[in-house]
Amino acid sequence: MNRLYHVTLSPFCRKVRLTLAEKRIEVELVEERYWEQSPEFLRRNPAGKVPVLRYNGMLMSESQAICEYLDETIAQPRLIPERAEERYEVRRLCGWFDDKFNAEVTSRIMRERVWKKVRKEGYPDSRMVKAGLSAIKFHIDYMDWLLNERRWLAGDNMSLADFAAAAHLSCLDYISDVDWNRSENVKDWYAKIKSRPAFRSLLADQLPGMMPSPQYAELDF
Ligand SMILES: N[C@@H](CCC(=O)N[C@@H](CS)C(=O)NCC(=O)O)C(=O)O
Repeated sequence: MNRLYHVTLSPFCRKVRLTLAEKRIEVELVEERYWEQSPEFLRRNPAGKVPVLRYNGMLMSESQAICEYLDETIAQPRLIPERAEERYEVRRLCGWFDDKFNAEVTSRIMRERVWKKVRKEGYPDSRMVKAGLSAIKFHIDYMDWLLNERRWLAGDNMSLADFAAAAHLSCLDYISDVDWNRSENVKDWYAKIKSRPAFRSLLADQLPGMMPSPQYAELDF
């Protein structure tokens, strides 16, 4: 059985889950408390990070490498297009969300509002939360600008860039930290991706002791 070691509200794990589901690959999900850095976990991934995917006898880490491998080996549906220029744009945007958006928004807000509570590491630092909530405005405006010209973030077809972005936004939406009224384009885009069957398992997620926000699983939000 394929197995994904993950944490529920990790954007990197969610990007891999969306890719697996879109490719119809079944996996057993195993919650990994990566911050405890158990010897078994470090044997699976010496980098000490999730996601780790056990797939066809391989142990795989690094979400982008995993998703690109799955896309190269399972043809349908294509998440990274054929033309080099289009591939470039998908990868640029995956980098945008997994590096820039993560550093400026996801990691700041999630650390303060979720991980400190889960790991009993004290109270949220409101300055960090504020900084994250301020930065997300610029990112939503940037997505709005992209979506003025495109049906999906990287072009006319859904791609891994959409999954990367949706993975981050869905973590924040779980704790109600996305202002969907800021951009109709972004709201419509999220409604479209959220209604895909691949999204279902994410919408059913519940973190013990932390219920999702009321609109989190609503397709009409
Ligand atoms: N570049 C990695 C980043 C993964 C990552 O940072 N995962 C976090 C959880 S969201 C983690 O495991 N952090 C542990 C650490 O940095 O030591 C990927 O795309 O898989």
